[in-house]
Amino acid sequence: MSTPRPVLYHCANARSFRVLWALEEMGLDYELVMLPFPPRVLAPQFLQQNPLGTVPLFVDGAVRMTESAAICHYLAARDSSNGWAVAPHEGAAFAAYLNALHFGEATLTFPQAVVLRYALFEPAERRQPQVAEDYSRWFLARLNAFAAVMGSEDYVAAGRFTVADISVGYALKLAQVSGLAAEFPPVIVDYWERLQARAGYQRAMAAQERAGIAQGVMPTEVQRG
Ligand SMILES: N[C@@H](CCC(=O)N[C@@H](CS)C(=O)NCC(=O)O)C(=O)O
Repeated sequence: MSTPRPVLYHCANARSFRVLWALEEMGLDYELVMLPFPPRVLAPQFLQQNPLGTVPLFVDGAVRMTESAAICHYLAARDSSNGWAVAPHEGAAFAAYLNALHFGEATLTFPQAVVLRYALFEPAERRQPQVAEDYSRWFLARLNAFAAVMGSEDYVAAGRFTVADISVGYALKLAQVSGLAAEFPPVIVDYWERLQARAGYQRAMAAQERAGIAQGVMPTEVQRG
């Protein structure tokens, strides 16, 4: 009997893109279920699968996970021979890997979610330009500090591409939607170009496009960036 494929519930260009990108980089087999954004409102039946109403939801047999960076690490760490994760025995590189894996979501993505909400998603009367401005500055200050630490390195840890680059890379992708990409420092401009040139990134972009058309779930103007 064949093992069922893992299922990724995804909205175009949302945080679930991290998982899609990881699956494509690793050449794993999976089923992609596209949802309109926000699923909580536009696909309320999804709440039965994930009461949080958020994407990603990743289902792999008995495994159910909802945090994008954790799912990427789960996929990467299962096969230590492939180098997608950094192992504890790699010393300081392991620490840099874990730091960047979490920095990508907690420090670089969260403030942009606030900017998007209070500058774009909320109806005009609930928008908060000062909040959007403050969190834009917050994001850029932390990104600049990160660029200084990264210096001339090609990747965020261990001198190779890992899922920590996917975590940070997604935050850079989101900055194209939040408008903050225009203020990237040069180190980050180069790094983001390096990541987008990867065949795995391009396959993930093509996969969401294909699945969106096949399932009749098209991204909104904001989601397209
Ligand atoms: N920390 C979670 C955040 C998940 C999350 O908030 N996803 C957003 C899409 S980017 C979502 O589903 N929002 C819909 C909602 O909040 O209703 C992760 O990294 O996966």
